Amino acid sequence: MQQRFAFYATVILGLLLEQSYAQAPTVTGVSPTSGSVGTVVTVTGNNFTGATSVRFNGITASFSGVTATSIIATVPGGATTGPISVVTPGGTGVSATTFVVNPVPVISSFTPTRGYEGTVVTLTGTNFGGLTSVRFNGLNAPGFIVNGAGNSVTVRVPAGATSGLISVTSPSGTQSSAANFAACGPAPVRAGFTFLGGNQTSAFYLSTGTATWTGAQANCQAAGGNLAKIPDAATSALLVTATGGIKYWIGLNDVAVEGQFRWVSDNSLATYFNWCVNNPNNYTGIDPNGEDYVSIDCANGQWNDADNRNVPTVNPLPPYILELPVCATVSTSTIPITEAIDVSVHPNPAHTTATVAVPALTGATITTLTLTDALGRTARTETVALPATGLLYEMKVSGLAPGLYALRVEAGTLRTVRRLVVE
Ligand SMILES: [Ca+2]
Ligand SMILES: [Ca+2]
Repeated sequence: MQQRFAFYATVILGLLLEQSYAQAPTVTGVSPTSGSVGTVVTVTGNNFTGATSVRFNGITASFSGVTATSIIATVPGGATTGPISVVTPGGTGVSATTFVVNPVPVISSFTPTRGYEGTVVTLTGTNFGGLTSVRFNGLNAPGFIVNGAGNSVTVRVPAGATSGLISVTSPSGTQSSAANFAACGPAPVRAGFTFLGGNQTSAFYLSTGTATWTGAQANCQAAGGNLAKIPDAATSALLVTATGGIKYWIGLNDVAVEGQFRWVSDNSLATYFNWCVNNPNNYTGIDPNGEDYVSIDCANGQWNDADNRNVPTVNPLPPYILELPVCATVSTSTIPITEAIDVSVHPNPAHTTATVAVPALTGATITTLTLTDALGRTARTETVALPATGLLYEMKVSGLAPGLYALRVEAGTLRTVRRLVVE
C-alpha cells in the first residue's frame, strides 16, 4: 500500500512539476503577415504544445495542426489588425509584429440611384482599395474604377442589370448597399443621337450630326426633349467626361432679353455659370445681331455665347446635347439574392410565347410569374401550380410592346429575375 501511494505521489508530483515548469510559448513568425477574414495563417514559435487558444488582436480564432513550433490558424470574423497571441498552459506568447486584417469594403451611398444601362454610378464608402468586383443585383459590372483614396468607385450599369442592391467584393468579403438601385434597362433609342449617360433626373444624348442652335433645339424637341440644361458643376463634369471634351450646343440663350440667360427647357434664369474668359461678350463681329446662343467652346466645358451660325462663319456647326427625363419609378427588389430559383426561359428574344422552366422546389406548390416592362409596369402576372416534377409554362407575350422585360419568378420566399426580350 505504501509503495502504491509513493508511486501515485510521484506521478502527481511529476504532473504538478511539469505543469509548473511548462515553458511559456513565444511567437516568432506569422505567415502571411496580412489577410482577410478566412485567411489561413501559419504561426511559428516555441512551446506551442497544448495550445488552448489562438487570438488575432484578442479575437479567438479556430486553429489546428499544433506542434511544438507551429500552429495553423484562420483569421476569425471580426478580427482587426494587431498582434497574434498563442495561449498554452504555460502562458501566453504574443507576436512582436502586427497581423494586418484587410477591412471589408462598405458602400455608404451611391448616385444616381436610378438609370439606364451604361449610366455611370458613383459609389461612396470605405475600403474600396482591393476591390475585385461590383455587382448590380448580383450581376457583375466590369470596368469599375477605384479612386486613389479607396473611398469612391465609378462603375457603369451593366447590360441586363435588374433593380436591387449594389454589392462590392474584396478578398475581405462582400457588402451590399443599404438601398436599391433602380435599373431602367437600356436607354430609349433616339434616332440621330447616342446615349451618353445620366444623373438622378435626366438622360443625356449626343447628336450624331451638327446644326445651328435653333435647328438643334428643333431636333431635340422632335426627339421628345430639349437642348441640355447644365444647372450645376456636377452636370457640367458629367457631360465633359462623357463627350471627351468636344464642343457642343447647350440649352442656354439670351434671345428674349439681351444679357438675361435662360434655359430653353424650362425658361428658368441660369444661376450656375461656367463662362469662358471674357464671355459672355455678345460679339457682333460675325453676326451684327450679336451672340445669343451658348455653346461649350473652351477647356473644361466652359461656355461661350455665340451667334446661331446661320451666316457663313469660320466656326463649324457643332453637335448638341439632348436632355430627356430619366426613367420613371421602377419596381425594385428588396431581396438581394435573385438567383434563388434555377429558372430558364426560351426562346429569348421571344415573339409569341416564352417557355419558362421552373424546377421542383421543396415545399412550394405554386409559383408566380410576373413580367414587368423597362419602367417597372406589370405586363403579365400568372400564378400557376408548381408540380413535383417541375414546371414548363408557356407564357403568352404576343400583344406586348417589343422591348426589354424583367421576368420575375417567385415561389414561397424564393425569387429569381430573368431578362426577357420581346420582339
Ligand atoms: Ca446676347
Ligand atoms: Ca462670345
